[in-house]
Amino acid sequence: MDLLDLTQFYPQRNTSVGSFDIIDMTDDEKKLAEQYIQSNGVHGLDNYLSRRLDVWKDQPLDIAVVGSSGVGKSTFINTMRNLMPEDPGAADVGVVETTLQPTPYQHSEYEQLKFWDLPGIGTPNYPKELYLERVQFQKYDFFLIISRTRFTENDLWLASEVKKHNKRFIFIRTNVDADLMNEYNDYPNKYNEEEILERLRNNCLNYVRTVDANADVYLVSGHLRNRLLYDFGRLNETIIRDYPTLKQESMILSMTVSCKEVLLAKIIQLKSRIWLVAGASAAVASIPVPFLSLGFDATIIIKEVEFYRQQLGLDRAALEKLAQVHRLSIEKIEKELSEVFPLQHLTALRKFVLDFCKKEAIGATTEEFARFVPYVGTMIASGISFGVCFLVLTKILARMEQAALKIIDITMEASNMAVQQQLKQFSLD
Ligand SMILES: Nc1nc2c(ncn2[C@@H]2O[C@H](COP(=O)(O)OP(=O)(O)OP(=O)(O)O)[C@@H](O)[C@H]2O)c(=O)[nH]1
Ligand SMILES: [Mg+2]
Repeated sequence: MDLLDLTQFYPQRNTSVGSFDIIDMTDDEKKLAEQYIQSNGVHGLDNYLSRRLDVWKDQPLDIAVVGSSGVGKSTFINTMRNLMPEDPGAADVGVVETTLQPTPYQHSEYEQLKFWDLPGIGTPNYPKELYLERVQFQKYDFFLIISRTRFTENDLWLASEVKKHNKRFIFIRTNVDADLMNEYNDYPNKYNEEEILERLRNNCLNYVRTVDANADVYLVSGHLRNRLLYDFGRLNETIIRDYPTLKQESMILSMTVSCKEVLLAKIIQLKSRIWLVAGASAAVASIPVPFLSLGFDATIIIKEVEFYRQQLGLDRAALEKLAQVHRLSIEKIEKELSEVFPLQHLTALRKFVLDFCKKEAIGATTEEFARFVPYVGTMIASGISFGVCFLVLTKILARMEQAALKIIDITMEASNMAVQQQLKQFSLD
């Protein structure tokens, strides 16, 4: 198989660019780019566009995690940070040590994303009447309210206060893995996971709907190895959907790909950056020596593809971590990836991208692309770079999406198998 020939992965399409799924720049962004060109000329456009690509890193993302003592806050926070309790920097779990003040935990890869472990409502320094003020609730974009049994009066009170102040909240019911196991122990013959989850859900909804008729509840197991099970994906989807609009892009790019829902959001976000990257690549004035044979500067393309690899969890470290969490061998992952995006290409990505660019550069024409982003066609000399960049990124991203989906499928299978084994073990004990 010629791995550089990605066309085999696409349904037969008309070869014209118009048939690709192109996400054009928004009107506002077009206006901004035009304004920039009018006042500065094309000079520095690459820097301008590159800066735009990094804007998401400057948004602080603060998520509050609240709930009574021992409900699983720290465990959940670690999982959202892609950490297991033994990993360096993980929050301590299982220790009965009440949080005395709001404590931030940064995401392991994206430092702007912080989960705040908040003190319990009604603890000595945080009486109910002063709670919101003392925890400085205004600074949080979102409140995750956690329970492992029934939501308490304080949980409901907090939700209603948060709502009054036009902030978002989500009710999360952890520990469902243990609940299911107990049910299995009690009623092995009539065990039905769906039915039990439905019962748990309705039970919680009866409470939380007293605060908000539309409130939902998400049933999860807080442990990292279970994040593909139960409502974890739906929960992530809701966090993304309901995140304050201006910060949504940043939130999407700051999450670990833990489930298909996050993966999909990332793919859409990454696709929408392609015109920016292509524009920046085309605006580069001179070609550095290593890229002379290509006819354009591929630095920015390589950087973006490396960004895809990291965003989609396809770098070596992320894959090794996944293998460890789900007790899979790296060889299994390697085998599964071999038909989609072989690990050796993911590792030697720079070479792969360059070879790919070379292939795409042959026969590329500029005119087709000019019609999508008119300013590129008219203002920038290196239209060829725009076109090649656009195609290369579109195709590589599609292939990486397939690879990431494959990884999710095998980890999902491993998670389900682990649950089955646990149940079996339980019935033998
Ligand atoms: N089976 C199961 N155990 C859980 C889950 N979430 C947490 N635990 C366990 O419950 C215990 C307490 O979890 P923590 O995450 O420390 O709870 P916490 O809310 O941070 O506790 P405090 O900080 O003391 O208020 C730990 O032993 C966890 O491993 C879950 O979803 N399923
Ligand atoms: Mg804790």
